[in-house]
Amino acid sequence: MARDLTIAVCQTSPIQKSAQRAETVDRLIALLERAAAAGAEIAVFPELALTTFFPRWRIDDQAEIEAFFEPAMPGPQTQRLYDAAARLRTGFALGYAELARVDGKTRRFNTMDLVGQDGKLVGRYRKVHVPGSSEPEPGTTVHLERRYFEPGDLGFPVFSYRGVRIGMAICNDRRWPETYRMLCLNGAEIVLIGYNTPLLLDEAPALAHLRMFHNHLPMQAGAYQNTVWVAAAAKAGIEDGQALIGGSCIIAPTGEIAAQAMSLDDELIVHRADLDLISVCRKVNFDFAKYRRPDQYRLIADQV
Ligand code: CDV
Repeated sequence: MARDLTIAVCQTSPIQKSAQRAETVDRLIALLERAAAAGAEIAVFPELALTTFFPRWRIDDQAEIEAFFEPAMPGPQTQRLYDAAARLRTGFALGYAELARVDGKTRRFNTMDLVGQDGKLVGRYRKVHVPGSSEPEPGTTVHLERRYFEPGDLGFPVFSYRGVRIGMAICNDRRWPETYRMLCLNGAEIVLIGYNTPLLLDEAPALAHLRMFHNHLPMQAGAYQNTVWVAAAAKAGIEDGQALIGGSCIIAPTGEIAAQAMSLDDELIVHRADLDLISVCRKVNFDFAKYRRPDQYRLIADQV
């Protein structure tokens, strides 16, 4: 029997610092309702989808920092989104700033949760490749993720969602081959990604014209080389003075872009992902069991 999953990518336009959480959650619910009406069985939202991309600032006031974080998911402000998932029978992956309390210690992660068609948590991913610095660095665009988040400690888990194996990745993770390879080795059929990517980087003005190419290139390569579907949701447009690229997309295991957002607005793209295409592509080039040679993938001591 043919296997498929209809995926909606929910790109959002900016979520300004001045936006109230309730207002933002309303926007996400509206997108989820549109996704369900379009026949989607799962939706993916951007990285840090509940707030502005606050690591663009050095913030010292602890209360101001805490206000960007979620101490519980769902919480009083986000419960409505989970209820909407259950009502619509459409789950979602949502990026947010996680405040975790572990053994009496406070820990902060850049996190994405996978929520099921019953509105309950299916699984959690914490961003592994945390970019930027902890202090502003002269000559570079301020990007202080390493001030606010520690690197994820959950590896690259894969979860069963309606019988389909789904993994997640967050923004900078999408540029790293290890992300897709680990998710693929863990059995992923679909990788859901959220991102906030500035259009311009002070440290590399000469590469400005390549921003969208360098957005799609690793995701297309990751999908192709690991025979997975990739669905990636951007935050797009001018957010608190910083331009973010859009380019949200759904990529097939062939490496082809099956659907792509055309605006910098709240925009939905939907595609029915044919999961049988995975085994077709695997047979052509990437039958791991047959051709992969982990015994040869080693560092050679006198060459390093
Ligand atoms: N939020 C991100 O992870 N942004 C990174 C860069 C721009 C620091 C990215 O890869 O888009």
